[in-house]
Amino acid sequence: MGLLDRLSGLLGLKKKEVHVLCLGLDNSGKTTIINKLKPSNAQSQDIVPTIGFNIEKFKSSSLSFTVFDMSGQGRYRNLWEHYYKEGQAIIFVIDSSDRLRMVVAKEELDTLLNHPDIKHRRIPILFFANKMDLRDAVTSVKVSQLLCLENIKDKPWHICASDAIKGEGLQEGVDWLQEKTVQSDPVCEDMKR
Ligand SMILES: Nc1nc2c(ncn2[C@@H]2O[C@H](COP(=O)(O)OP(=O)(O)O)[C@@H](O)[C@H]2O)c(=O)[nH]1
Ligand SMILES: [Mg+2]
Repeated sequence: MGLLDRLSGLLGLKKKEVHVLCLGLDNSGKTTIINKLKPSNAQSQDIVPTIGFNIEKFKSSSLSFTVFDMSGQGRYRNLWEHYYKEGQAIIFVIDSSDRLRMVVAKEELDTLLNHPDIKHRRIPILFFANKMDLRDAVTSVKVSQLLCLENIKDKPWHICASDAIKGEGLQEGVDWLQEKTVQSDPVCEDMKR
């Protein structure tokens, strides 16, 4: 059973679809992570390249993923912000070896956390401190300090070190997200009774 099947199996307690937003700077490893989460009998994947703006969407049973790069296309921001409302869980990916752009990642994270469609919701956020295999990578503790994650008080969050190419660390992250998404969703609780 693939990681995604495990996640959707539990979330599948409810009939509705669960939307997961996978966000981060370009080149952080989002597409690689999402590909690892997909079962081997790959599903339909839409890559919609509109002028300078890429959004990937794919579905598996009760899970639906929306993936986009958060930087380098400021003028398209209002296009992807439109997806915030439907997100019920966030996966935020960081390239742990890219010290130079860590500050940009932090700015994008802060902007996300302050967005009206995110700010007042207890939406779970899973951080992948990705590319841990690289020599220049800083530890997940350091990533968490650089992004000031301890300041996030009103949402459940968790950070996992990952190597998306080998698939290391993804399982731990998905397990955590699965638990939190179920907990934070009253519809699921109803279905369990
Ligand atoms: N060494 C290493 N490279 C990675 C890892 N994850 C992704 N990459 C590479 O980083 C590049 C960008 O990955 P991609 O998934 O396209 O990033 P995206 O722009 O966030 O979707 C690709 O060349 C990947 O093979 C990782 O954990 N370790
Ligand atoms: Mg990508």
